[in-house]
Amino acid sequence: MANVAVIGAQWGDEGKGKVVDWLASRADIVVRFQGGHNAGHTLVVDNTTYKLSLLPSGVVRGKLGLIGNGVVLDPEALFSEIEKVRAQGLDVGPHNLRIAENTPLILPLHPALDRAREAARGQDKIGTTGRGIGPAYEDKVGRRSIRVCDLAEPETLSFKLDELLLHHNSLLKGLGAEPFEKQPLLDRLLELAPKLLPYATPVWEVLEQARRDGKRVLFEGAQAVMLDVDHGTYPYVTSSNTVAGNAAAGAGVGPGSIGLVLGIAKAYSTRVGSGPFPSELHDDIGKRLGERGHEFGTVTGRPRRCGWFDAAMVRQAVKIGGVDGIVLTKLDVLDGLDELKICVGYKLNGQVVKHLPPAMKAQIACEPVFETLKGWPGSTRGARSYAELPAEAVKYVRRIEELVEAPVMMLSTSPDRDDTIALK
Ligand code: 2SA
Ligand code: MG
Repeated sequence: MANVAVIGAQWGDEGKGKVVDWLASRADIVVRFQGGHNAGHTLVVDNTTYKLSLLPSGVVRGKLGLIGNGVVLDPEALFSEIEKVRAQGLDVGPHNLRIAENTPLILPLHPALDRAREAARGQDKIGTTGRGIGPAYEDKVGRRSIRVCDLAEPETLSFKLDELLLHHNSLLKGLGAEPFEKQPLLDRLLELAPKLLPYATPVWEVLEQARRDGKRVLFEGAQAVMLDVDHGTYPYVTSSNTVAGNAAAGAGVGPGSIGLVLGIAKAYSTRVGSGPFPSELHDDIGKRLGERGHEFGTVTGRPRRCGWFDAAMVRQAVKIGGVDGIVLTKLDVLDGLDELKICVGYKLNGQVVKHLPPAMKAQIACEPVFETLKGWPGSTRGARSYAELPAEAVKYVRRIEELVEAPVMMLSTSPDRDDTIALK
């Protein structure tokens, strides 16, 4: 199958950047279809580390990058990221990056509202990245968004800003935050227009042409199924659909164009931000996973919470996300542990359930049911074939396959792109 979609099968930070990079070398086009600059995809290429938030990872490999309408786009963040990667020697411009004309914009009032809301929630905060993602998606669904194409129509901009400010300023004031004035926002948008408009393209037509030409498209998901606004641990989720199904709507193609769906999963679990995490470890093993796995947010630098692999949850993500095969990453972080645990279900009100229930209190009440496996003394770091893995590591991978009901198609054993074992 020519096209591939890559999605996160846990709570993000599964190593999608590396996998996308690995696949990008075999693709012609890389498309982002949801999320925004809340994503943090780390790619290591020839000893240079690229940290991308908004740009499709294919730009590092000289591929055509597309930002689909399903993304929420902060133009300031876009241009500062373009500057950053240009300083690292990459060539990025309208010749190799196209942005859907109907992509909603993130304006300064969105992060302001995001942060004011988080502050108001106090202890109960979602733990957002503070980038304005949620408020921007609210405006899209509320039919108030300023979209990329509006930058070509100053009158539309002015009219839409009035509507947007009427809505936002009352919310901001209600939360004790500073309201925004129209004129500086309008001036800035008019200033950005000639910079941004050269990128604006009917992305769906680019994809239609690609289909006719037999080009291979890689759909690059951000965040993960357990952060999906419908299927994740709501309300501790992001504000977009992160499942593979949204690759179609968020890019402007039919569902048949998505192709093979790969779900990326770490060999253990992490979560950044608040919300239920049944297999979380609060002990030295959790700390060790965080240290060995360098578990800090790419965008915000926040330490990630760590825990055992949750097979019940990944199975759920596989089914809902439409995952055909798993890419298991960071196996080497588990090297040297005496024993490993895998969460296979949850104890709730004296009963064992096989999936995480949707209600908030029930999710928090879920206690993990663990299965214990033997660890391995040797190192798996940098292994490039199954034969190089200790027998216990192979057993661990095989057990995960059984439990999540999907084949492990690739195994990643270090951040280096070549330290990858293709299994199927
Ligand atoms: P938001 O900002 O509204 O999307 O936050 C809502 C929830 O979604 C989580 N979220 C993420 N979780 C993991 N990784 C993400 N991207 C960055 C990274 C995060 C960072 O790759 O490292 O740098 O901190 C990401 N983006 C959103 C977030 O934690 C909230 O739980
Ligand atoms: Mg990340």
